[in-house]
This record gives sequence, C-alpha cells and structure tokens, in this order.
Amino acid sequence: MKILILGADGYLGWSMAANLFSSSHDLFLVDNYSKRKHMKSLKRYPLLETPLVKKRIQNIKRKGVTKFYQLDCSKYVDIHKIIKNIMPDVVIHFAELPSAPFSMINTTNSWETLRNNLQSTFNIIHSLKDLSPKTHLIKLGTMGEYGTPNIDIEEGWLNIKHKKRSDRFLYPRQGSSLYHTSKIMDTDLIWFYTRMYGLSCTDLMQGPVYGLYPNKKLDDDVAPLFTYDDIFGTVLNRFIIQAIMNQPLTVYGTGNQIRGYINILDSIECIKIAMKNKPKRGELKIYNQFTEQFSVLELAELVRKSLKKININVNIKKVKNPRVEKENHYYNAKHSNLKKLGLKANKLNEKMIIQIANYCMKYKSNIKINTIMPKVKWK
Ligand code: USQ
Repeated sequence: MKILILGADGYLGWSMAANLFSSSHDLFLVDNYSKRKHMKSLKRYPLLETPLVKKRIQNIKRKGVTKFYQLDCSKYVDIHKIIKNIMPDVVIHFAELPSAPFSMINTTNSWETLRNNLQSTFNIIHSLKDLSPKTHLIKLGTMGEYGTPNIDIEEGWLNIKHKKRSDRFLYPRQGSSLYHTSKIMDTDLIWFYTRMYGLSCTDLMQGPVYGLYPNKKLDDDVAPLFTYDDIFGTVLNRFIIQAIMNQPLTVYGTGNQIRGYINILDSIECIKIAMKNKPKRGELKIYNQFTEQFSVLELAELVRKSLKKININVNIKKVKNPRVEKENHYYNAKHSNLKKLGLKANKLNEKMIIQIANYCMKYKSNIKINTIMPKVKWK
C-alpha cells in the first residue's frame, strides 16, 4: 500500500512510521515541524532533541519507498498537490496541535489550535473527495471529545428514542478545552464528507497515551518526541519524569478525574487494526482507543509503588487544578471494538513504569525542572 503519514515528526506519527519501516509499504511522511517550533517559542523541550525526520530516514534501508516532505497541511495547495502526486491508499492524519493547555494560553494560541486543526482536516478531506475518494482516511481523535457525561460513553454513536421514533447520532460531545473542541469539530467535518461524498473514514477516539515506542535499541535516532512539560506532556509521562527528578507528582485537584489510558505500543497497533478494517464507502467507523481506566490518583499511586522498587521515593502532591474539569464524576466508556478486531492490550504495570523510568533516567541531565509545574490556567 501507499501510506501517507501526516504529522510524522510527532510522538505518535514518528512511532507509527518507525513501526511501518519493517513492512514493504511505500511510506510518504509529512511534517512542518510546527510542534518543535511552538515548543521552542514556549521554552519547552523534549526529553531528547531528536534529529529532523529527513535526517532520521537517510540511512534507513527498506523494501518500500520512504520519502519525507516538509509541508504544512493547513496550506490547501500543498496538501492537494501531495495527494494528487501520491494517490495514497491510506492517509493517517496526526497533523494537529495536540495540547489542551496550549489551546488555553491566550487568544493567539486558541485561534492557532482551531485554525490549524480544522484547516488541516478540511484540506485533507476536501482533497480526498476531489482526487482520491477511495482512500481510507484514518484520523486521530480523542476520548476528550465525549467529556465526562453522567451516562455510559458508547463507541462513537448513540441510538436515541424520542417520541416513539428512533435514530442513530454521533454520541453527544462536550470538550473541556479548545483543543478537545477542535477535535469535535473535526469529527463533524469528517462525518459530513463521509456521508455526503461516500468517503471511507475511521476516527479514533484516543485516551492519554504513555510510554515509548519499543525499538529494541531505543537509540537516539529512532526515539520519539517524548515530552513531559506542563503544556505538551501527558500525565503519566509527566509523573515518571517528576519522580526521577525527586519532584512531587502534581495531581490536579482531587485526582479523581478518570480517563481511559493507552500504551503507545497499543496505540500503534490500533491504527494498524484500523488500516486492515477499511470502512465501506460512505461509512465512518469510530473506535474508542484506550485499554484501561484510571483516576489520576490511582496513576500517581502506581508510579509511587513501582519506583519504590528501584529505590526512588515518590511524593504525591495535590495542586490547585489549573483546568476547568469535573473532579468527581461517573466514567464508564465502552472500548470493545478494537479488542474484537484482535487488539491484545499491554496493560500498565510496575515493570512497564520502571522500564520507562530507566529509559528517561539516561537523559536526566536534559530535563528542565522549571517546566514541570503547571503554568497555564483555564480561567
Ligand atoms: N493531570 C494531572 N496532573 C498533571 C497533568 C494532568 O492531574 O500533571 C490530569 C488532568 O487534569 C486530566 C488528566 O490528568 O484530568 C489527563 O491529562 P493529560 O494532560 O494527560 O491529558 P489531556 O490534556 O486530556 O490530553 C492528552 C493529549 C491529547 C489527547 C488526550 C486524550 O495531550 O492529545 O487527545 O490526552 S483525552 O484526555 O482522553 O482527551
């Protein structure tokens, strides 16, 4: 297959590409390095300054084609041209600003998140409609689109009975940041194009991801863009870094916020499963992409217990929640579809946390301690 990966420099995008290097698919990688640029301007740094994609793929020898294009998916002409030239079988769309705190910093960043994310999704899907409607679009959405409703969260759709009639709708959604809201709007856009023009799309509602893409060597050239700071880091990766820096784990508010989490290994596997299960023309498949539910406090306790085994004493500190989110709520999200299609989950355990911590410790001297405490407030 010809696979176009948009956002190939990111934590997930690069891990996805690295996983597919061992296949014989033709891989076309795209990124505009905007996450690196935003991180730099906000003085946030990844654990490891990984080389640019162009450099990283230079020495890779594989059966299929491997090409990199530095371009911005929010520029219509550029994305249209690349789709026209490649005519991909699959497009995997990671090319979005992925941070809730980033989207809440100020007007400029709020707009930049909305603009970038919606414009990119529009450009991609509109180009597919015009040029290559048989292509399978796989798009990374987020569990945060659903928010924390007081009813069970279904997988994408909800059957509603109203005054003796019934119909199926997208599950009601209510994001708790502008970033999450941009993903809700993405889903609406994708659903419109799918039903209107008979495209084949998969939207993956993913929970917070943790861990490292498990290249045997995990050497610097293949390591993903691992972030731990207050703006770009996800909670478990942050807790592990805080622990190895002898900083208290920053539990926001009560710590009873529950989310569905997923190991990056499983995240990549889910996308491969989605690739093998192309929707029919005019069908939008939605999967809830996480494997286990935890409260923030449970995660913190697990990190404390695990790292005690390698003689790291961890303190947990409840800090005032910088976000506006429910801290005590019902949460029961369905996630059986990917399992039915063969996903075997890598469940979070002590060994895994120790493994991530040991890897991070190699780069301890790179960690910027002043980027750990939360600085972006929702209000
Ligand atoms: N949290 C803490 N302490 C911290 C950081 C976070 O208690 O130091 C809490 C947050 O308040 C939240 C939970 O941990 O309740 C998860 O926060 P997160 O920063 O790991 O995740 P979030 O901002 O929701 O976003 C991340 C990714 C995003 C993805 C999303 C999936 O950055 O790209 O879409 O996870 S989900 O959360 O299911 O929407």
